Amino acid sequence: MSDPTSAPAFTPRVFSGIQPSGGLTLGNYLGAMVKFVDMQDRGDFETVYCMVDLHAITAKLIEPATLAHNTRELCAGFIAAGIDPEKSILINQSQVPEHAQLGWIFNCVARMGWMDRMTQWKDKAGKDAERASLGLYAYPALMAADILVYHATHVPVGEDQMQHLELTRDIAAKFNHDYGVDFFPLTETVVEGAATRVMSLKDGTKKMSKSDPVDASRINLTDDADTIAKKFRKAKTDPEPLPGSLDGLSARPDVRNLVNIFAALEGTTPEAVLASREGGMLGHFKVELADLAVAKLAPISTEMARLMDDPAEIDRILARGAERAREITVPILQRTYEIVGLVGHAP
Ligand code: AQP
Repeated sequence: MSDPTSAPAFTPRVFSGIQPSGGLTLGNYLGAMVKFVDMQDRGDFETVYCMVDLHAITAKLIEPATLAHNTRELCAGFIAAGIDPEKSILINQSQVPEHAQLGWIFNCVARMGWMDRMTQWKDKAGKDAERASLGLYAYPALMAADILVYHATHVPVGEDQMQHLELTRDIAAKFNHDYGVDFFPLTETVVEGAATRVMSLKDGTKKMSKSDPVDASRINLTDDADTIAKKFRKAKTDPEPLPGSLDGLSARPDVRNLVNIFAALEGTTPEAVLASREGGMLGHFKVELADLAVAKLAPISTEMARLMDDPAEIDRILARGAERAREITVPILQRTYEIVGLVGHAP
């Protein structure tokens, strides 16, 4: 990662979000949240973390009470994982209207050809794209607005979001070029660690996802110890023992996934995990992995449950976060409108 002070025109600022489209998974935790906490605690950045509720309604209709529950539970998950609402700005996207307002401007900057190339659009719309929502298609332009309405310089994400971050830079560059300004930063993607892409426990070639219809394919942060142990025990693997190095896993994606998860939970590397376990049987490794996962995740799920006992306090945290966020987003949106030539928005 580059030195955050190397872009003096912009305050070093981190933005990232998670959709409240279901419960939090181990993929969200290892691919995103662990880094969110790390970047908050380093003190090099202002940090803004978001429940992207407007994105959550793009794929399918979510029952309104479920969406509200998911949003509060996600907020509880952020805090339980170590996000401090005093140190970081913690918001739900819809309470900061400048996200959607800048999203409209970016709908007019982004090109159809760019959107057509987005693999997440192709995956989620599938073969029946005509029945997919316009919101799902425009999702990456709103995501660019989520980031750029803060002039965020760094975005920690899992690997699956890299293409959307490239698009964010394309939108910023085209806006700056079209209007002859140097207004939006070219945001840096931060993809780091042993578990930048946590895979399904049932198919090591497919991403672990909160909306996968098969619950056994993922670890939910709200799963109890028995469920976690059972899911790892039943994770798809093969009868071969563990090799001593990563070369031996190149054709074994399911096992590679478990090794990556172990390394990320332990804070080591996949190489180190294998080095001390060469020849070990997978049955034993799965028990070790389940014990480690329970030790790491149980305090988070207990704290989430405690926070969810007081939803009014969660709502207060989000309202306060939105107030703080708008101190940043209102002037950036006003200036954008001014640059574009929309009348009546001078600061
Ligand atoms: N399996 C994963 N491995 C590593 N990182 C992951 N992330 C998600 N799944 C994994 C990272 O978590 C952040 C928030 O993602 P999101 O929930 O907003 O969207 P998503 O990537 O589409 O996640 P899901 O679970 O697959 O959601 P649904 O099923 O609703 O589409 C991002 O930084 C993402 O990289």
